Amino acid sequence: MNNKATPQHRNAGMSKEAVEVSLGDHLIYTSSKYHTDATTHDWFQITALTVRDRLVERWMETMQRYYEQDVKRTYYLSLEFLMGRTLGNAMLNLGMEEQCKAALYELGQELEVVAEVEADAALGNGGLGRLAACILDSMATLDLPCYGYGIRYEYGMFRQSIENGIQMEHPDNWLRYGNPWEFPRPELLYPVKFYGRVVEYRHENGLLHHHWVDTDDVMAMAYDTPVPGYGGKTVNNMRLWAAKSSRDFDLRYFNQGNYIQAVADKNESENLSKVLYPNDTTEMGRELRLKQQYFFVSASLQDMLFRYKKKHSNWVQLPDKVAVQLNDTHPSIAIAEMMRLMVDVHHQTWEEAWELTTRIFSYTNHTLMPEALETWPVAMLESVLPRHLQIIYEINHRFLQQVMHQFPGDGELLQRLSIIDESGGRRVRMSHLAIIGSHAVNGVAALHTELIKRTIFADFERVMPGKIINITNGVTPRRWLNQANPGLSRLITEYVGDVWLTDLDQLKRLREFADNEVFQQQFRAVKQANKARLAGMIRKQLGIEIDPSSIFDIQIKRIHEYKRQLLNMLHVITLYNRIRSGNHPDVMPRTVIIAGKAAPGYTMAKRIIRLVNDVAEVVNNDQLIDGKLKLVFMPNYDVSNAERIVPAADLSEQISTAGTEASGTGNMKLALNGALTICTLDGANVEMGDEVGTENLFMFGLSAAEVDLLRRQGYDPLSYYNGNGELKQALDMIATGYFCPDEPNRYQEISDALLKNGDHFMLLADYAAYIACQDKVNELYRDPKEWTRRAILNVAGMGKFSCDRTVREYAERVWHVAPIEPMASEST
Ligand code: 4GP
Repeated sequence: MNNKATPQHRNAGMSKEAVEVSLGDHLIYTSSKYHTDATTHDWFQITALTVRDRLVERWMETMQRYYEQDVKRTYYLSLEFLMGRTLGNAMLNLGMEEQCKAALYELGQELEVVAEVEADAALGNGGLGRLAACILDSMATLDLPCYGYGIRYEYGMFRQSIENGIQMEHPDNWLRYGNPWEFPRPELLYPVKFYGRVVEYRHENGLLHHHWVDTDDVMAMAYDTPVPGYGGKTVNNMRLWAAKSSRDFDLRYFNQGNYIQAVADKNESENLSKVLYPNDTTEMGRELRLKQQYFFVSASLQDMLFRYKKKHSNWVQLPDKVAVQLNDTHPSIAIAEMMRLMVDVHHQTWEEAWELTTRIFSYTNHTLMPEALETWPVAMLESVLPRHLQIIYEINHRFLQQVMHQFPGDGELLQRLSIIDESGGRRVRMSHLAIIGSHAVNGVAALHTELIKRTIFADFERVMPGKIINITNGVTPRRWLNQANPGLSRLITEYVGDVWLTDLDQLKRLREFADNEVFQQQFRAVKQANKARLAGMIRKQLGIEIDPSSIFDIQIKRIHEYKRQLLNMLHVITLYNRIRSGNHPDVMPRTVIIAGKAAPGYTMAKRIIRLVNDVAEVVNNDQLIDGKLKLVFMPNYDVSNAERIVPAADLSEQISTAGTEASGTGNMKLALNGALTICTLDGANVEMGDEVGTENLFMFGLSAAEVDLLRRQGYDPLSYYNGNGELKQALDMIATGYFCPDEPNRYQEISDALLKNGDHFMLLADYAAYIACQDKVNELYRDPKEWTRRAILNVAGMGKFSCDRTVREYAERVWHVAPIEPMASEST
């Protein structure tokens, strides 16, 4: 058979005519519809498939290139990939947007309308999941061989609606119309074992062997999605696993003649990949979550080793061919699994296996929140993964022995470093496993890395100095500037060329136009158009009229106490009181927009959402303030909504308590789109200040060190409350039901959290500084030239925050991988 039929043979042309032919073909042969019957969904499918055809050729080429050259690949293991929509990004990366638009137009369709019906792939909660998506984009753009491995959740992040001010959660049935981007691989199946018991026996060579037997097995089936880089030269693979019942498992029941039970159990094992867990809750300890983690880790490792084995007859070169990045601790059971595979299945010695494992793995920490540091009850691990628990004990034992030699006599140090937390119910600390089993550990912003070294991982920093490094996050300029903000992209390109798309540092050339009046005007016009578009959306969706010339003051992110949406509300209420009093004629019109989801089990976060909505109801309907202040809660924040909101922002709120936000990436997206940032000295805000100059940011509040000191000295929120009339007034209004007269106690617990229960995130301590800083924002907004100048300088200073830079650092410092470019003849 001639297997040269693909992929060198490019059949799918890129001209408008060729695209039109493809669209017509898919209309008939894929949708089986006449032109007149096709729905918008059909048109979306047809367009997606037309683009996909072009992607597939490059994808196959890329895979073949990697295989032939036996390259080192990075495997990015992540329980979350917050991809958003694909069509726009794929067209952009292949350079075929214009052709698609024109071809659809010929067929009576508008690309914008068609693209709007694509469902977001919302397989993530927030920053960590979106970072994973940005990293895949940059890996492909930089021609770095990479596989994303995760779970194909049937239901992604819940859809949020607001009813009577309250967050309601609905299932996100994103696959309802099918997913044109994925390729099911029913032939690519791996068994994943659970439960059972371990049998030991002595081999004739004297070594002890372990067999994990009597297990319940689930099959992992692969779904592949192409991930194109900008320019379309390299198209990497994202492989997501879906749970399928194992045939063996069914058979037991079939033999007993219990057909119905067999089918019921089949469904149960398939539940494994049904739904993404929302985070920020205290529900840790759920067995299903642990099973999800092991499920995708086990399948991914089997898959990587299978690929390696095709080219190699022993394991010596494994670390030269494989790098595995653990995106937070969620996949960290991979370390024990790799040891199991090497020792139990492939009969390597413990020492050989450990050497391979630690050279392959690296781990990224994304949060300092103690409740997010995963631990599993020993008893649960023992039941679900009995062999892994044994392996973890052995890893721990050897590690602690080593530490004992290094630091003799320090029993407490051993306790603190142990993978097993013995205090209050024995639990396995997954971050300790991840650190011990990795050759590199990284934080995601300079401050964050310093803090993990000094606090949660201080003991590790002491016993393995140098292992913890910093790699500051970034965002992809393709999606977050070019795609989200075509107006600004065009303008930038007009002045400095389009190299910024792959070399974001080039934006610094905009500095010379910061004072240029013509450029300023054009820059403002773009922002104005984006704001008008968002105002239109808000009018249509929520029936709220907002003034496009007001300050668009935006806070978009997960709702969490540490992110301090409540502090924002205290400012809104203060502004409201000032305007109402009539004593502040100089307040500029402002529209405060908040969006974000609260984890379903996080009562306080949900209460904050309700408060925002209640305050909005009062403020937006108060004739006395004459529309000078509007407050909008936009429901269902997701990637696609972010793409519409971000380009319209004047002011970006990054106001977490210093020392709590690991990095933030929304801060980068908003500044890249010309928003000025009001922020604390937290996460990557600090580095943004270094890049654009702190004089071009609105920084306020306690530093991380000051927060720490104040806490240790004894923080008294009441003293701030009693000492600041405006603060007291705002808090009293919340506490006494001003915004909810029908149920005056509704926000008692919010007020108690701040005044009686210690105000853990120190809103009151930062309130005065925040208000004073907001006054400066107000002042500057009166001066459009100066505002615009600073906004331009912000855009110009964002070069560092391209995820391309981030990925280069991982490639050089952690993964040791190099770009694999296509042959000259292929890249045409
Ligand atoms: C987030 C952090 O909260 C955020 O600061 C950071 O920018 C992002 O990860 C990417 O590193 N963490 C999560 C999480 O989303 O689930 O822990």
